[in-house]
Amino acid sequence: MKIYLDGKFVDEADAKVSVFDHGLLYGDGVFEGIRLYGGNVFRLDEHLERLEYSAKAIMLDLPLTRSQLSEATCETCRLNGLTDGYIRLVVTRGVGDLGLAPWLCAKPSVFIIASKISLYPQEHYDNGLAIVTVPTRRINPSALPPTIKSLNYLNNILGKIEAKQFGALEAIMLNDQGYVAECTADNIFTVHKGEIVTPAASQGALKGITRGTIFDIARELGLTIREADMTRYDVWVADECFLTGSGAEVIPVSKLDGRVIGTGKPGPVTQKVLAAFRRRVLVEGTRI
Ligand code: PXG
Repeated sequence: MKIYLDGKFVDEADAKVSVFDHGLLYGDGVFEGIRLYGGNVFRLDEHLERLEYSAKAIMLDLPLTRSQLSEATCETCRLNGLTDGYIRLVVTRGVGDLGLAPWLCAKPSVFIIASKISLYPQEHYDNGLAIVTVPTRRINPSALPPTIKSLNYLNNILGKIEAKQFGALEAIMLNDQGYVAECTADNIFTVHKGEIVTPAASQGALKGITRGTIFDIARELGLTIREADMTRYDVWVADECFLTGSGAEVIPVSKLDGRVIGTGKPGPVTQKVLAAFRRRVLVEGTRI
């Protein structure tokens, strides 16, 4: 496997970063998780825009322009002979000393990995995923805005560990006010009386690229969609619930904390949205 690392394509074994890189020492950096479908990078421009916003929010100057990042991403896919896969684009603060000071880091480091993706097992797309609510709350936006896709994922990782301890693959994380924010690596949607609802980013959700695609699909299909505060009660009484993410795509939820949601099977709106999503990823995107 060839990895893009600071302007060069190197073998996996040579793709090494320093132990003094602040991405490692402090989680000081930003990243994107992007999908490649049939030789098209899905919504690459939107991912790069989000990366630029994440970098701006942490006052990190990206060393590459949008078109340079785009070209490096596509070339990494081409060099690895991929037509379908998962791309991880990471920008770290770079090598510094043992203090926090990011201004002592010489220059940001950029690396891009293009590889295969492991999705949730197919049975969950067919029958729905049983999720739980975890005790760890989503980080308060005034402490670290969850809209920044930063290398600080410990909040989500604690949620993921708790989900596993409760026997679930994914979990709802509430915000510090008790509203549903999102899941550990996915956004959440309910369908109630024909209306699709998702928490606003201000409730502690990442502005997911897949989430944005669902808004476009809803418009295309003539379905009502809106952002609203969401409680666990709203999920309990919803007709349908589904999660979205670059890794998960669109995955139906069958249960929350052991309670059956709707009929307990993927609902008609979820199925329509999932089918429209699968059509879209094949035609949309940047040709590598
Ligand atoms: N919320 C969080 C906290 C995420 O990390 C999403 C929502 C969905 O956003 P996108 O832009 O992907 O629709 C994410 C994304 C993985 C993996 O390897 C995780 C994500 C994306 C791709 C792969 O677990 N998280």
